[in-house]
Amino acid sequence: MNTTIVALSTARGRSAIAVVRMSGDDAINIAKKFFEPFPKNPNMLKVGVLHTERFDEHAMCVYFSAPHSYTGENTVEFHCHGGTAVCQAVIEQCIKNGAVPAQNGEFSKRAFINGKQNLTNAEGIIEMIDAETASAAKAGANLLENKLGKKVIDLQNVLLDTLSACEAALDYPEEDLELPTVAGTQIKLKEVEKEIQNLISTATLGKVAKYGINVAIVGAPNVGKSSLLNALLGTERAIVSDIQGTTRDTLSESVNYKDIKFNFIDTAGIRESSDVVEQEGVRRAQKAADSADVVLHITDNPTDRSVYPTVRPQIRVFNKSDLFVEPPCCADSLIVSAKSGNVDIIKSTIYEMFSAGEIENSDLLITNERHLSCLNQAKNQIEQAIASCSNSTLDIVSSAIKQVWETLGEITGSTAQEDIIDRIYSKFCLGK
Ligand SMILES: Nc1nc2c(ncn2[C@@H]2O[C@H](COP(=O)(O)OP(=O)(O)O)[C@@H](O)[C@H]2O)c(=O)[nH]1
Ligand SMILES: [Mg+2]
Repeated sequence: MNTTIVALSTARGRSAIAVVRMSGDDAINIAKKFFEPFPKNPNMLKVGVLHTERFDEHAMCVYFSAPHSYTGENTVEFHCHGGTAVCQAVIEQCIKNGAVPAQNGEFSKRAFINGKQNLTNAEGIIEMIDAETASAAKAGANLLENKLGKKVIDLQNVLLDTLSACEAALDYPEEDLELPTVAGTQIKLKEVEKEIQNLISTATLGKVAKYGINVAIVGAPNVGKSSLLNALLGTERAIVSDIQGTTRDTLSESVNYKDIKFNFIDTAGIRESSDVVEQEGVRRAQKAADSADVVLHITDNPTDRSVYPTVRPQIRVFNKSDLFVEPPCCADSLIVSAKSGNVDIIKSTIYEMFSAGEIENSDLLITNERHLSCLNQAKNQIEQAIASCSNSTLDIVSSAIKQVWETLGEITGSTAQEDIIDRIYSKFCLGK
């Protein structure tokens, strides 16, 4: 018999309702000891009394019989009054009758062990919980719906077909089996390679969907960087003044635009300074620029053609257009006025630049670093397998294909190692 675990599944703190969940072989027996009348049938919420040590709680109870539950085990949920003391008393009652407190992610890990979900499903749940925009939630939902999992299994099956043809020829040479041709095997492998490459190429957009776009706002002092930040956010977040060196540290704030998260980073004005604090601010500004997805190089001089020294993509933005007598010099730049507040052109330009509009129509995006690293590894391995078809013996080809198959399996967890599985589930919150 396995242990029965218990945890609060809803958020901690004051609320109308909270859900305490138990899972394990003994969950139903334990619940029957202090909840009455216990529901006669599974999957039905039943109102009743939950006897705790110090008071009776009017609650609802539902049970799910193994394997028809989230974890695949017997599961009981108590829907009780929210709040710290009630929940604590319910959990204590479960523990007193034989349950043990769950670890982070233990319910979901049990679901994985019982074949109820694969690793990409689990990672989808984490992405859903963490999502701050609908784009990020959709990426998580796709994982949860097993879109990536299915794709990976399809690719693995193609590899398995090729592999079994090679293995049969190796294992039963006396059977006079038709040997797989080099060209035939290569064609199949190239198909898989192309599919892997297609998945890899969605990762750039996937990153935008999941994390948004990091935009560093840089330039000389007093050109209006902080004013632009405020205009972009629509709030007076940063201090604005005509005193040079007002912004001394970097300041980050996010805003959603058409379902994409824009993370703007306001920075200290770049200039020579003897002030050590300001020098550090300038150093941080440079660092923010060099790690941003795109840099907004702000200037208020209409003849300024300078380029900001960074390897990251940059957009020149002429600010204070309300003061310009002549239009600024460079056609490829943006012209705005933080004072007028009309700065949406900055957001729409960046949105276009990152093709963020495609996110809505895309069916499957790679949003997870672990998946990307498995896919990159699988791509290297399949390239080697393709090469080995023309210059190696069948047993080498066969073992090269097997490697690719295993690497792809790590994505869903079918061939993943215990420590990777543990790491993924430990990211869950308690009670999930
Ligand atoms: N006329 C005008 N003044 C602006 C505009 N944007 C900023 N300023 C002024 O320029 C000065 C410096 O602005 P600030 O945002 O602190 O610049 P930063 O040092 O680059 O962050 C302040 O007095 C702002 O009011 C603008 O679009 N038009
Ligand atoms: Mg500033």
